[in-house]
Amino acid sequence: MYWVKTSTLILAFIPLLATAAEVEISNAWLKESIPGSENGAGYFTISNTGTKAITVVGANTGASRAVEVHQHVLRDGMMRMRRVPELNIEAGQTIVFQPGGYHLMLFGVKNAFKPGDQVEFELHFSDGDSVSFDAEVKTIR
Ligand SMILES: [Cu+2]
Repeated sequence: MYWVKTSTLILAFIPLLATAAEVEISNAWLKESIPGSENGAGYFTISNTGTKAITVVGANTGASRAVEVHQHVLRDGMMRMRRVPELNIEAGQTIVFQPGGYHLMLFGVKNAFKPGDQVEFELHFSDGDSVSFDAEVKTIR
């Protein structure tokens, strides 16, 4: 399922921006909340269908206080997360955000995510453009 059509509709009301029309986001989902945790994680597949490289510089959602692009890295034998301030996506490249790899890290989740909930995100690019998509909460059991 592709969300690019939704974003195109939203963007139709503001000046046409090149990047968003050349980005496809699919299979967007979130982990259901772990009781007692105010953090969350979101995943999706992003494809740059254009002819120029693009750079993701941030994200936001109304469902949490803050969102950061994170990556898991193995350091000293331990899996750690680190913030990725700029994620470059070459023309034609697809990057899969998934558990153990790239993810959207949510801090200060306002209402616990339950399976079936829909959460809207916005991804921001270095050229000032952004694209919106919905992610569905999935059970982690
Ligand atoms: Cu993280």
